[in-house]
Amino acid sequence: MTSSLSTLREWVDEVASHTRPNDIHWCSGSDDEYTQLIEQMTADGTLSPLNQDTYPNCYLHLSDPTDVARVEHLTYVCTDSQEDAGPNNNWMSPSEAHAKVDALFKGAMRGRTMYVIPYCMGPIDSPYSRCGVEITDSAYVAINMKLMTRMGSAALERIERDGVFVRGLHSTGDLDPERRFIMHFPAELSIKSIGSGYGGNALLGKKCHALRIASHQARAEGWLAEHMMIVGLENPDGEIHYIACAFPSACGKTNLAMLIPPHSLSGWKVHTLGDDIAWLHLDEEGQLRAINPESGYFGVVPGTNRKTNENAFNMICSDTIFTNVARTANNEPWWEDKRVGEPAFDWQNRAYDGSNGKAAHPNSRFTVAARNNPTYSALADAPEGVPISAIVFGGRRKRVAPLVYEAKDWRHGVLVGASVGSETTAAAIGEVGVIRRDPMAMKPFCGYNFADYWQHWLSFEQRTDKLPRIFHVNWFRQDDDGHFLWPGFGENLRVLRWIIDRCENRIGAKETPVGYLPEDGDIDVSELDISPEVMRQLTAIDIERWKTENEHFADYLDTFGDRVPDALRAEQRRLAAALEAAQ
Ligand code: OXD
Ligand code: MN
Repeated sequence: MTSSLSTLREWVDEVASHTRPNDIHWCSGSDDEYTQLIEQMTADGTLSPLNQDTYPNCYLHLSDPTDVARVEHLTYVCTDSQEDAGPNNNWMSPSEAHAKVDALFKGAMRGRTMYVIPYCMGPIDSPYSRCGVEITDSAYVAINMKLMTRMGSAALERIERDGVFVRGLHSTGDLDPERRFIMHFPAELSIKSIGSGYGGNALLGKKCHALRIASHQARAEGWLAEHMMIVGLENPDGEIHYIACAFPSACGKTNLAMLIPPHSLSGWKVHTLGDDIAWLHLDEEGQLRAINPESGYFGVVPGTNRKTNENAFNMICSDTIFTNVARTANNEPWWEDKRVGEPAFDWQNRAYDGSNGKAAHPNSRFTVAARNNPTYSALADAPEGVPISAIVFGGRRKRVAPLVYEAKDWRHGVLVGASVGSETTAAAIGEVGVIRRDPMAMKPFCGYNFADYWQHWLSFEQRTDKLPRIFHVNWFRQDDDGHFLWPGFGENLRVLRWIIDRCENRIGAKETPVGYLPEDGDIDVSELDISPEVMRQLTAIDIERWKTENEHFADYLDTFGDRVPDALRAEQRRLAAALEAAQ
């Protein structure tokens, strides 16, 4: 037995003697194993089959009602020094964190099966991929990991070759929020998560490994682990550009990743690589290339319909695990804004009469293999990944941010990314229109101090002259009456086309203090009911609002103290001076 496999066995034995499971199941990742787990979970009530005529191989899982989302306040980055975790993370010393959770793990798997899940984040044969092993007492986690990652024997073989793997230990514990913790130990490449079965807390390959631990590894090894979707856009001449887009959670990455071109751009084709995470590496020629470490989607269900995302709507009609959606009388899954069917039972399996609020939980999810996506790109499995032409940041902003603008250069682009923010809605946090700063859409996911992270981004400038251009988009501009100015969804391709034309130097732009904006008429709006005046509004900047925005951003940088890179501060001051001069 090679040393990495014996290390793994020793760790499994150690965990088993501490957590005391009834038995241990090493996951092979085979389809038979998946089917058996589904049968077992259907028999014990963890899953219920949905209507198998209309939703073949679709199942419903209803979680504990207190366990329905990521828990940022219980998520910790445990570094020796608190400064290394930064003000962007909750911190606990590694020794205290281990002691706290080890006490909770003691005997936690009694009466349960312990699943050992070897997985590979990224194509099995890619030099950019990294492996991990998750030990869990949740069969729900095991089947979700099968859909979301390359899991099982092939990953185990790669672990044997690599000699290293991220260790993730998970137990649902007793689901008591008082005893729920998601701990990350970047220096040890390990994760301990207890007390939650929810995806982002429990499927450790996703946010915990592929973002928090990987961002730490990426910094040490010279690459980037980002909260970005990856999509290839092919024009009617067969030219394909790949772009990577970082938007905060619930700002439409999944919809954009699988968009359907509008009628006037019907010769275009969309190739989806990923909807949530991108790992970006410079290749030997200095070209930035991306892989999607995941192989499935864990997407928000409500709002998915034939208009917003027909591809997703069709994709989740088979081979899908639904979590916390409602059901119709004929046992089909139902969610708010599905636009077909009526709910008969809500996400807590209560008869639904409209008096219990929403029928589906607003954060109800689908888990489905990426191959189910009709626009799945074959290059999602390419070991060398895809070359990235543009990085696109975005957020939900009623005013300030125009529909699209281009950063002046990489350094300015880092400022654009670092200043990403999204407006909260009354439903979500209470105060309407409050900006939550979410640099590079990584606020909940960066495994180290943001100031060091920005420095890492800036360092790419010295390493190549072939960096992609950086853009910012905002699909959410509103008029004074609160109506959206831009139709969004498939129509966003019109904006992405402008971005591609900029990358190819095929189109000019107007220079403003905040970056390059489209000239009047340069975004094709044929067949759209949108006036030139509205387009002018969408592609104009309000200097006063931008000044305030930039001042707020300077205050935000101050919260990171002296660690903020000088180049980023200088960039912020350059923007302030340019806005002043524009008066
Ligand atoms: C998220 C997600 O919360 O992808 O960002 O689930
Ligand atoms: Mn996400």
